[in-house]
Amino acid sequence: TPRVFSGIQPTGNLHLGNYLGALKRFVDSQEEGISSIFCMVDLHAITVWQEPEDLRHATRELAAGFIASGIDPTKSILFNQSQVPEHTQMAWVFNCVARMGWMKRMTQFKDKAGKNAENASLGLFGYPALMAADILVYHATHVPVGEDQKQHLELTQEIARKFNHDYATEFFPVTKPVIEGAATRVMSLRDGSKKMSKSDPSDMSRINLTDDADTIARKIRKAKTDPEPLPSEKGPLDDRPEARNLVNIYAALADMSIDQVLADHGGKPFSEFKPALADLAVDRLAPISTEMSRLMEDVSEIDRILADGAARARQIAAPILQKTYQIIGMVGA
Ligand code: AQP
Repeated sequence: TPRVFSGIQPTGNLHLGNYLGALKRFVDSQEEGISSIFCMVDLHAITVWQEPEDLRHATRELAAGFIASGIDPTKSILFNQSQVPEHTQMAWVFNCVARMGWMKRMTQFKDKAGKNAENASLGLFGYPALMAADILVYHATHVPVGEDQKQHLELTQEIARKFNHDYATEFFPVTKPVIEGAATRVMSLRDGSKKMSKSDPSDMSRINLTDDADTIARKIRKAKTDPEPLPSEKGPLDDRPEARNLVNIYAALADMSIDQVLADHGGKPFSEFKPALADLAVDRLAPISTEMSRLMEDVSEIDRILADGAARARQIAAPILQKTYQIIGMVGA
């Protein structure tokens, strides 16, 4: 039976890329009636130092973001990673399955560690093994993510295959990454060659889910573009990354294909397309931002939802961890 798992780091500045690449698609899988598990991966967040109060706030705000986007915590399981110890227990097993050489190839580690890799945390290096544990401790079959997570998911598959091979079993499924739609890689509004990111120092580079309507409209108005009007066909967008990004965002927000957007807006200058995009973005995002603020007024309710989700998640994870321990020869399992 199919089971969806995905996670988001509670590192603040939840943005349009996270919404279109992840949250919105999580809601789609929930609505299709697939058993879905969504996690605030707080243990992943601390691979880079976090101010404790900020982390606590960001975790609750992310939970509010999930719920405001349409995740129903009675239909899906919504929880934070540190409340389900089976994730780190499974991660240790996978640390022993994964190879140093596999980890060294990870582009996210190289990007995040920068030039001074010797000074990066061991956790940042092992990040993909914990991610494999997040997924496989539920025997998840499908993982909806943005394009940037493709390499980590391939590593999850490698870990599952090597475990199955080393212990002569078929215990772990080979999980399928689901990277689909018009917005699997939303780019920065200031630079069409960089992905929209939580950690970009320029707030103008991204639309935050907490931005109000005026801020959203201003950021879109100021987004970098070229002077040409929009083309009527897809081809010419290949050489126009900023234009392509805005068209992709429009298509994803409107649930339209790129071709449909260009059929409607081809030939228009950005002075006309940007206000249309701003109206659409405000229409889709303002209710989410309003609902997030409302939910954040009572964090005890959010904490209750996360604790309940963690208890339900453990019911699935605990027997899978026990079976893993049995397979590898742990007495008592
Ligand atoms: N720009 C993006 N376009 C589409 N999808 C994106 N995702 C992230 N950025 C984009 C997807 O959002 C999910 C959660 O991301 P995360 O919080 O685990 O990843 P992240 O890489 O930390 O997010 P950021 O914004 O890029 O943060 P920094 O700046 O710290 O690197 C994932 O499914 C991801 O693919």
